[in-house]
Amino acid sequence: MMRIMVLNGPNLNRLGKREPEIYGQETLEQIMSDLQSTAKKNGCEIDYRQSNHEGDLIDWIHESVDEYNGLILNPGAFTHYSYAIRDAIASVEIPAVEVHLSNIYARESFRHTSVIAEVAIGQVSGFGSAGYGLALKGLLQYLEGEEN
Ligand code: CA2
Repeated sequence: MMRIMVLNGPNLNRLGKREPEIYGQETLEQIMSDLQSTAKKNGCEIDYRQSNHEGDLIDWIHESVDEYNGLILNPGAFTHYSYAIRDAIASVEIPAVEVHLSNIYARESFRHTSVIAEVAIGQVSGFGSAGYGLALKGLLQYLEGEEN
């Protein structure tokens, strides 16, 4: 069975509490619980974690190599400037998909750059919480293709 690690970066623990017009009304816990159901329906297992600290995310990316087939990552604002997270993804052999709740290209110009995109197999941006399920399906399809 495929195992996927889902990592969420800074401030995503605040979802559902402010700015619902941008990020929706659901909490991260609700979004992750829905993703858990999507994973079950698609015959895979997910684990998920959130941190406000860059080093935690980097350590979890490194640790994922031995236990997971792929990564789904919403790096929050680290997306736009963390070369350290980008290098961590490049340093592991497993595929990563980048997810954003909002359409980062329709917002402030500093959000238009993702330093992660180049090391990800794909990016989902602007579909709200549904983006995590889309990322999971895309990642599973990619992994199944790799098996053949
Ligand atoms: O759209 C996304 O998923 C983002 O990764 C969310 C980040 C933002 O910095 C990225 O540019 C795009 C922000 C995380 C959540 O921030 C909150 C702010 C206010 C209230 C609740 C969450």
